[in-house]
Amino acid sequence: MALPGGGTEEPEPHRDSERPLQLCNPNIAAMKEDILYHFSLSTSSHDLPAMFGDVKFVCVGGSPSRMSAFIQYVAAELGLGRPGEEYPNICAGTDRYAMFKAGPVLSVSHGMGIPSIAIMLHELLKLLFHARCSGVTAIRIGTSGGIGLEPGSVVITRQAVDACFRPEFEQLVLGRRVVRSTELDARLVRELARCAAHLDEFPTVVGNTMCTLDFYEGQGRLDGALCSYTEQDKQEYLRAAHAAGVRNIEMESSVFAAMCSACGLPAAVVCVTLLDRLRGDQIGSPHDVLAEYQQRPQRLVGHFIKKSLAGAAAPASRSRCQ
Ligand code: R2B
Ligand code: URA
Repeated sequence: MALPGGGTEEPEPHRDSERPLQLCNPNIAAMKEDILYHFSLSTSSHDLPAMFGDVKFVCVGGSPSRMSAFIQYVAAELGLGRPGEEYPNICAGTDRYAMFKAGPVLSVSHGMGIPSIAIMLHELLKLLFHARCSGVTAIRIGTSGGIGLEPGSVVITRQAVDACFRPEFEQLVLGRRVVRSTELDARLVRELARCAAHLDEFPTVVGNTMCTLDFYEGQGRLDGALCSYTEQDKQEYLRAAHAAGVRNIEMESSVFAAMCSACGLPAAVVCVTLLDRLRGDQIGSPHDVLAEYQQRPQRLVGHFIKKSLAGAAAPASRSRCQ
């Protein structure tokens, strides 16, 4: 769906700004100490409420350098800190993930693929719980392959779907298949879409995002080390995905949606497309072009956060981007 350029806006229902985060694990509250091993943080050696209690926006993305650049950008947008201030990596004791904080915004890297982001999310959700955070919004900002879109287009995910186009995330737990819903926050989708229309800096669409277990065969590429299908098979698959509403493909959205939704955290996914998969598989645009593309989700989400915080200070406002 292309974004509306204008028109009448529906007033948004009032957001419950103090919605508490709930873990789906009764064991955690009973633990004397919780070691967040992959963050190099723990409840006994760190004062998590003091460090993180004011967090309202958690933005996650694959690479540490992108998430460091994001915190610098958002801090400048929000007028936080001194000009050019450096934001240190809070997880300096490990090189698994990187975490940066500026005011109410936390920016965390998650690596590539479902297992990597899932481990990070378990510890991030526990961190927010231990820090007694409330009213938190989570947004994944990332890259993807587009289907039928101009490279550089940004996709705001309506539904995260699996490789069979189902809005589900399946995992083996104690050897049994557990299927969780990949529901995302419809209100956040509308608010981000409004912000994109308001910014009007790059093409943006709302569509489904297919989350795969692999970059090559899992996404129907013909240029991996293994390939047992033809260009025609690939085209048929991608066109079937498009007919099911899929506009981009990446590798983390389904578990991100499932875990945030299970813990009551409103979540959104905003990814830029680096290429049109109907036209090829290799990502061959020049480095500077790709670097600018990667800033697009950051600019949209930075704008959204700024408007949200301004809206929170002025409760009469109808929506965040008008
Ligand atoms: C997008 O880009 C990465 C693969 O290149 C992966 O983490 C993803 O979801
Ligand atoms: N990330 C992906 O997962 N796929 C692409 O095609 C590009 C980026």
